Amino acid sequence: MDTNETKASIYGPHLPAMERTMEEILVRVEEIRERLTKKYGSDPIEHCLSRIKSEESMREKCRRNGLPETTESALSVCHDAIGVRIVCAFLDDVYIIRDYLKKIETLTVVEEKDYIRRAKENGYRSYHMIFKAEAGYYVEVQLRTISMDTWAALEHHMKYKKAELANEALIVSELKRCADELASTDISMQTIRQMIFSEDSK
Ligand code: 0O2
Repeated sequence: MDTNETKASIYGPHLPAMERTMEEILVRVEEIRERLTKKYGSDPIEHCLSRIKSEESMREKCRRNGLPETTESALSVCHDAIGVRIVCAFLDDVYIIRDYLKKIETLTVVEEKDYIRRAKENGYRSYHMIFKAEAGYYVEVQLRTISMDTWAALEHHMKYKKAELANEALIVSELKRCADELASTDISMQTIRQMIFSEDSK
């Protein structure tokens, strides 16, 4: 067997165009960030990450969903080949940025899931949006607070280590408790911020 033989990419010839689409969105996020920083006097975005789903993860996702491992599955059936995650310090900023994203004329909203108002059973919270970009690619945008992001990272580690965990049930219930406490703290922080800034306008 030829050891140099390489499997064709599940994304076919689309990777460079997908990368351009992702870059274009990041530029728009940066513009929103600058506008809001000017408007409110502080940067609403703690950090922003982006990625093209790896070849291996996309193939695994196709298999998991009973889809053939094709470019059509990766780009048209799955909607998260391109992913952007925007992390904010405060809850209100998540919704403000959501509204600004919806105004971008080159992006069409295909789907929105508010896992903040309706958290998943395990405690997962985040605001998910699927956009279709002008070039035809789907982009998943996740918006969340720092505490939701920290929680999701920890829960993600647990999923990978599941097989080795003797006390999984306890970890799952502790994670749920933390998720609920963090959600309540996010609301309190938001309220305190409003109190501080309403003092300014008196
Ligand atoms: P990755 O590597 O982060 O992209 P699907 O997109 O088919 O997997 P669904 O239900 O259509 O599933 O999408 P949903 O619920 O909007 O979730 C998609 C992504 O949200 C996941 O992508 C995770 O990034 C994140 N997510 C959703 N639920 C959870 C959760 O319970 N815990 C954590 N930590 N993250 C979650 P991927 O493809 O799983 O992974």
